[in-house]
Amino acid sequence: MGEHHEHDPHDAAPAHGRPLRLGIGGPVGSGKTALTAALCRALRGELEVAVVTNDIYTTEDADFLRREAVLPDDRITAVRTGACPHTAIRDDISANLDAVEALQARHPGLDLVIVESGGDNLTALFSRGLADRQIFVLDVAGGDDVPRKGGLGVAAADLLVINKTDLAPLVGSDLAVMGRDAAKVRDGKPVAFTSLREQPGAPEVAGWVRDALRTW
Ligand SMILES: Nc1nc2c(ncn2[C@@H]2O[C@H](COP(=O)(O)OP(=O)(O)OP(=O)(O)O)[C@@H](O)[C@H]2O)c(=O)[nH]1
Ligand SMILES: [Mg+2]
Repeated sequence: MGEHHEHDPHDAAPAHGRPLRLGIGGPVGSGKTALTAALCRALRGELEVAVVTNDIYTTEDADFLRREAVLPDDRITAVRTGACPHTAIRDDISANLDAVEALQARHPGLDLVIVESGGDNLTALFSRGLADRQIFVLDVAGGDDVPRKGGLGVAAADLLVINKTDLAPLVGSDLAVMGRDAAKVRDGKPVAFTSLREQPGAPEVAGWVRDALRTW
């Protein structure tokens, strides 16, 4: 765990009169885009939602969300991060802040902007200057020892999501072990188990986001 990952280079942004910014981070392929799609579908009827995606070289994730029509096209923006996705959510957050502000200018009544990080390692955390709340997504196929290995994402995210529970029997991952190891490093912060394959609406996570907005 590099030291510069622990120091947040930006102050939390003033909250007044703007949408909640929710960061979704986690390793490559864990289900960040699938969770983003689920939250858009679950919340778009009751909230004004927009999305910023981060990809290294492409606009793949934004293209997927547009194809799935989870939101109107002009509520989805892609940021290309180059080689270092964690830099764009942590150190130099300007491209993401510009994307959020452009969405706010286009849609003045926004309640929630979801920022999906590019897939990264276990230490990648959003700066509080970009994300007011953040979810870290792991999947069971990455191995049930991942929560034990710790890392800032697992330990410090406001919500830890352990996704693809449908695959647990196939890959031999023990969900109880994952939950117990995560609880040890999370100091009482919540953990949600999801299968976006079996429950594409992610009701538990959507409920957590509603609560986050109520206390915002
Ligand atoms: N079996 C199963 N597959 C899932 C689940 N959630 C997502 N997937 C699949 O896992 C693959 C990766 O999901 P994405 O949502 O693209 O993952 P991501 O974290 O956004 O990936 P990157 O942005 O490339 O880092 C896709 O093929 C999804 O359909 C789940 O709960 N169960
Ligand atoms: Mg993605």
